[in-house]
Amino acid sequence: MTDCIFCKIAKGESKADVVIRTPDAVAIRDVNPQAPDHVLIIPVKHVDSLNDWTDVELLGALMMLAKEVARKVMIDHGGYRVVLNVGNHGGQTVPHLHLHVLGGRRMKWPPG
Ligand code: DGP
Repeated sequence: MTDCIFCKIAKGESKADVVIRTPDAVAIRDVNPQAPDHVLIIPVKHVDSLNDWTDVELLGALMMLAKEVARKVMIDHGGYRVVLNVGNHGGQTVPHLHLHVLGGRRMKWPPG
C-alpha cells in the first residue's frame, strides 16, 4: 500500500531504528516506547490485521523473529511480552499487522 507508513519502513523507504531485518520482515524500535525495550515486528507483506491474515508459515516466522529480537536486545532471560493488537477494541492504531515485543521491566496483568 502506497500510503502505509509500515509498508514504507518495511521496504526501507522510510527511516527507522532497525534491530533486525530479514527478507520477509523488519524489527524496529517503536517511536513511542511503552517499555525500556519496545520493538515492532513488521512484515513486508501488507495485511491490515490478523483478521485478514492467512499465511500460517509467515506468522510463525514473525513469532520466531520476536524471539530473536528478545535475544538481541537482551531481554530473553528476564522475560518479555509479545503483543498483537487487532482492530479498534484491540488498540490497533496502524492498519498493517505487526507484533510488539516489550521488555526491560516487569509487565502487569491484566493488560489495560
Ligand atoms: P498499534 O497501536 O498496535 O497499531 O501499534 C502501533 C505502534 O507503532 C505504536 O506503538 C506507535 C508505533 N509507530 C507508529 N508510527 C511509527 C513510525 O513511524 N515509526 C515507528 N518506529 N513506530 C511507529
